[in-house]
Amino acid sequence: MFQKLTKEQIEKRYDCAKAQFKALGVDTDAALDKLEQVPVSLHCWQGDDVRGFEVHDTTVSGGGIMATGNYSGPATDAPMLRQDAEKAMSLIPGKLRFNLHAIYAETDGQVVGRDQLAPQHFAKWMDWSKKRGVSLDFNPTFFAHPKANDGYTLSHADDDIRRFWINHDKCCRRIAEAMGRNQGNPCIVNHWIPDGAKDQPVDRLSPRRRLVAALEDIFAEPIDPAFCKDAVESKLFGIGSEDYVVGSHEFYMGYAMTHKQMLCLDMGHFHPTETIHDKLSSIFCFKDELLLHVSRGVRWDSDHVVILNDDIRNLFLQLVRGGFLSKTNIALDFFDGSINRIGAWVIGTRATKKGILNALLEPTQMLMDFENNGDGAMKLALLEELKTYPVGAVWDMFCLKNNVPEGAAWIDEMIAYDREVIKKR
Ligand code: RNT
Ligand code: ZN
Repeated sequence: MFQKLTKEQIEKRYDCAKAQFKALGVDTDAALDKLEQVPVSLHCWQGDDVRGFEVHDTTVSGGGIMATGNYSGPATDAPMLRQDAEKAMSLIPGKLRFNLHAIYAETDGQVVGRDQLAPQHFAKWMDWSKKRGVSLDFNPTFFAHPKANDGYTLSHADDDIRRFWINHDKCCRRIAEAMGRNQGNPCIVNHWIPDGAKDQPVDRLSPRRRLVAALEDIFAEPIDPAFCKDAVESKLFGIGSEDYVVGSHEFYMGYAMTHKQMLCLDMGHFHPTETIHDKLSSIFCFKDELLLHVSRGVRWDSDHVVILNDDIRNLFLQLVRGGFLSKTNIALDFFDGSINRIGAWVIGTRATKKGILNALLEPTQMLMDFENNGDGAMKLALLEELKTYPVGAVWDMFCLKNNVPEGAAWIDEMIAYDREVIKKR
């Protein structure tokens, strides 16, 4: 349906674009080399609407997040999820990592408590990661569990429940360390704790104090930092925790500034019109590493598939302009169950990488000179003109180099996989 360009066509278009960018002092070859080096962590949970494969003996739900949509054929076991992820990966150019949650453990049909999880339950994932040369990242799962049903986990007032979750997180960091050792680079562990209240808790302090103490306990474990690096993710509100989230932005900003763990900024975790790009230069005044959850909130923290909108463009422009790109771990966090899930993965990841490329192609020095000389109109004019510069031709070259369909050509592969695999499930 979508005509593929020939190699010659892609090269010809690239050469024109290259000359056009060169006139602004931008080296497109160098930008492509840099883009090649930036890994994006593909989140496993787009493949199955954050369900996981845990064997439960009771009903579970909650955690303040919810995937919506009934598109057919979500992955229902780990081999299927790996197969779908491989399909998506084959349509995404450049380096990827793969991001797992504890609920994606493979326990051979056994009920294994979250406080009992161990590296062996992720052995198949680790083998797969090694075979594919894709490093793993990891997340403890503090939701969809009977012990999370009243909305509190690590900050719970009950000592036993809190202890259970502390132990769960400790297991997860040991699993991450094993993953890191297996892949020869640190596994990034993101700690997102959904705890909060629907309506006006009178005591907003005690849960926060308990959360600090629980985190101190968890991070006191001797885990090799060469193989496991931790981040803490803030949030404004969730479904069922509209009024109060223990781990708010101020909470984790304070925590990260006084501890060595990274801050994780999720694009959907702020007030509906609040964006994160202006936060980066502030954070990097005090921290030297960051984790991002690249997402798209539509009116709320809805986790829509990422597209190349202004938020994404501004985000990566700030990272590149500040020299923060190599200090930022880029992970994706969206889940849409209403459309082809492989398509969702590919759309969001390609958009993210296009955002990075767009920033790498900016003639930043020229713009800065205009700014420093007080040439505001020149700066604004060039920023506007750049929006229609041929970034797409450079992107297509990136696809060609990585042996991935350029332009819209990948859509045909998505449709074929949908027909041959997904619809037959
Ligand atoms: C939830 C957080 C969190 C989750 C994943 C599944 O609001 O963004 O990062 O989406 O851990
Ligand atoms: Zn997130």
